[in-house]
Amino acid sequence: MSDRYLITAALLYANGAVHFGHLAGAYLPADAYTRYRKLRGDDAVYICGSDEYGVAITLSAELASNTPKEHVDFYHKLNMELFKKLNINFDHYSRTTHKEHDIPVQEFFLELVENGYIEEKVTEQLYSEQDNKFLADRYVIGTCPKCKAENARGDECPSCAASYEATDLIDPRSKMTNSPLVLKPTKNWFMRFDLFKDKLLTWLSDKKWKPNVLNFVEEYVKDLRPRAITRDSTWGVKIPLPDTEGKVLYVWFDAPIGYISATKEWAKLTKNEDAWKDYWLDPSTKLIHFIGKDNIPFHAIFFPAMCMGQNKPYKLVDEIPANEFLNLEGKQFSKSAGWYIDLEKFLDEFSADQVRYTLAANAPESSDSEFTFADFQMRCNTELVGKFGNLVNRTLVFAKKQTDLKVPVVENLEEIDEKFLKDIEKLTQDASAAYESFSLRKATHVIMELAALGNVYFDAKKPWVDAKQDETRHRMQNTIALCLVCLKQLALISAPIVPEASKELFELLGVEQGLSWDKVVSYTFKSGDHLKTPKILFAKIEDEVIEKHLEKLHSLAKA
Ligand code: B3M
Ligand code: ZN
Repeated sequence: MSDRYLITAALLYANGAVHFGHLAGAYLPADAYTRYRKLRGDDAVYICGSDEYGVAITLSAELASNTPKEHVDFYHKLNMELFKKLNINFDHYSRTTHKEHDIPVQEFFLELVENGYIEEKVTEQLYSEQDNKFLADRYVIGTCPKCKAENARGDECPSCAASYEATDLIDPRSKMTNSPLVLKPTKNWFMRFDLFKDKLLTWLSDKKWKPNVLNFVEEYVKDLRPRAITRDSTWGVKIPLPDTEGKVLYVWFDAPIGYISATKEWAKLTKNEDAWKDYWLDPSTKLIHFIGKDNIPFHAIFFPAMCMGQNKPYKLVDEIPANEFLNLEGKQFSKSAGWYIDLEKFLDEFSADQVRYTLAANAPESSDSEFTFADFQMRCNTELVGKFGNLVNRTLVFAKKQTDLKVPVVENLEEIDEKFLKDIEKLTQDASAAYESFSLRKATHVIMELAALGNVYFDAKKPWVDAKQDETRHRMQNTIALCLVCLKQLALISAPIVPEASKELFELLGVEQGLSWDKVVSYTFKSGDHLKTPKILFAKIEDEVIEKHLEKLHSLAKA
């Protein structure tokens, strides 16, 4: 029976280019998982988009002398292109400035008000008389209230690591203009997350999420307080109440509802206006949020509470396969520090499959992990070329020579052959289990195990010896035929991670595209079927190329 899955990856802030850390953390795991579910014949939809409101955007736009709109337009387009080059196949990639996004966001807000979960409160916030506006903490600098260091940030002190409210700073000033700030009363709306504590605890009690997620969430829920869900700003979704000029909904309020508005948009474009309800209002649908660890509270607590406060029975998340962080050559990715890889250029030089495979093999699933050029070269050369590509090549080159690229007859299988078939079956199941449990690392291991298994079998059977005598030629034919079975399964289990190579391999084998997992498993080659002349599935990366990239990285960092 086919199940329904709604798969999301964190909406990416449209204020910079997507990097390997984002990809390994959320977008690639979600993409591979969706591909896997589709292969299994499930109704799976992968929804994502650009997160375009909030201070992260306005600040970054200002620093680049852009308007927020120009800024998000630029990065939305750039990121869509990068995702496309990487074969990240969203069913829909939306953006939170899309006009219909406001509809469910405002509806969420109004129902929360109606249901008594929102209260107004006047608090004192930092205001710039020179600019005539309230400033969010990221716009504020001042003297640390604790160690008295000057130029401390609005939320924490770089000298003594104290964290505090921007209003606690001594002599607060605008980071942009250095103008002094004053405290001024302002009204904002607070959501009473504290009222959801018991409901959340009950709901969380049977979750079997990863320990990193559960431990974090359990601690967090204990101390839930009302939180402001509006801001003094003009860049955001408008508050649907009178006299709210100059105030908007907080980005972390509107962004997760972006998953809903994007699903609605997708439904309208591809099915019908009501089709989104099958995904959001039907309890049998499975909702899975792929995110990085810094987004856990918003997906495991705040957004579920916002949904609990609605009149419609919105789905609450079923799985949160949150990942840790991926570093680059021992340090955090940082565009400002010059410690990053220009993905656009990188993808001109290397294939999506090479990048996807390496990121999957190093996915930061249980601890922070790392991208290094040496590892990238090893994954591409030793694993993809040396094991995967080698098995494809030697099998088909041999078949070309011995059977004129026709699938040979299988007869009189021996114990070694039967065992090979059993091992192939077992590894196929292991791959399936790896995808089911959101482990791309494990899936890449199994892919390489299967390729290695095929190579070991080929070596052990020595078909080139069997080919020499008529009495043993049938053994050689069995070897080819069984290696073809191994390759077919390799194409199958690698499809979610290296989709291009998988597609080409199916093509070389003459297996039709688009078959489901079960159909591929039960597919049998017929003797006489045509195979194709092998071609290179993966390129080899030379040492000089890796050295050049390392040099570039280090020189940019010094600049
Ligand atoms: N844009 C935060 C981030 O990129 C945020 C995620 C929103 S998901 C609803 O880390
Ligand atoms: Zn300090």
